[in-house]
Amino acid sequence: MERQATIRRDDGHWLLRRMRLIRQASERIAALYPTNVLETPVHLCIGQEAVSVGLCRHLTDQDKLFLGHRTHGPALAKGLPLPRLMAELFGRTTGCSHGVGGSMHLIDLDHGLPGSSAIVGGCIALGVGAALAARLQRADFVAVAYFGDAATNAGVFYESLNFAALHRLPVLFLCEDNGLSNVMPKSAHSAYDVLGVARQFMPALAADGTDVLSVHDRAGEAVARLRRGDGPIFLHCPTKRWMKHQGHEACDLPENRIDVARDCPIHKLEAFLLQSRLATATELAQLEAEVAAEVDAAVRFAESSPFPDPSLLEVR
Ligand SMILES: Cc1ncc(C[n+]2csc(CCOP(=O)(O)OP(=O)(O)O)c2C)c(N)n1
Ligand SMILES: [Mg+2]
Repeated sequence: MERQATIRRDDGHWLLRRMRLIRQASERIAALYPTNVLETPVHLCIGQEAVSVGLCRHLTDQDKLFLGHRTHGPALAKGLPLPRLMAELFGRTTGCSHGVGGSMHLIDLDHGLPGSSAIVGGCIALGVGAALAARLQRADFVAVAYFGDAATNAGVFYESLNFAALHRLPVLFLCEDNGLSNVMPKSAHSAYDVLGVARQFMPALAADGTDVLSVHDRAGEAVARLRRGDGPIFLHCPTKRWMKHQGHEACDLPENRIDVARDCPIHKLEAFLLQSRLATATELAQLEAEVAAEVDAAVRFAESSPFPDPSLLEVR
């Protein structure tokens, strides 16, 4: 975690644009949520953007990402088009799951999102299964199981690490550790150090999950290992969740004090790009405006799309 990361200009701009997309879309979703136009609960990841974005810079559309309930940010990071996410939240037929999946069941096969599981820990076994499929089919994609700190409490976590290690499967176990299970702090839900546990099974790396350069650096190392066929790897990314577990309110737990200057991955990357002369203040303002226009367009697309026919849900 102590390594001083650096970045190329095109990577830096990509990382910033995608984090801004997630942040600005999430802020709009938070504003829309209390107006009851969304047909789904929402689990926002404001503050956590660096983890999924730093990872996804290294993934192709063929690589498979398996998510849990906090899906919007990682799905956008992986390439799900924002209009299709927004339409899904509005319950419209143009949504990525035809408007009947909702926020916790996003599917986009074109961008390596085969499905998510709202069962905490469920996606861990799905990632291992996909990695086994890659091995059996001699396909060259890698799989990522992307889960929170509380998912490591589940038995499936240990079974999955064991199976993946035994068979040297091409799967990255990425723990997005916001230190909370709903509103329960980690000290109340975990009696172990997760890195220590993971290292019983496989190499395990750590990145600062509030710093996209740190995640980008370590995720690059992890994904390169998978592509070389060196077996599974674990990446631990401690981060901060700014919002309540579900819905639009800020998370003001005493265990979760937010200091924007210290914790905001977007501020940190912008400061770095300016300081390294990889971006100008004008470029940063322009990017923010372009993303705002994208968010407006996605909301208009969702609002003007039709609701699905109820017969879509009939069991045939
Ligand atoms: C098997 C199971 N148990 C309980 C729940 C209820 N539940 C939903 S989210 C959550 C906390 C998950 O925390 P974590 O995995 O750390 O992810 P985070 O919400 O912090 O991103 C719980 C207990 C569930 N969905 N599935
Ligand atoms: Mg958590």
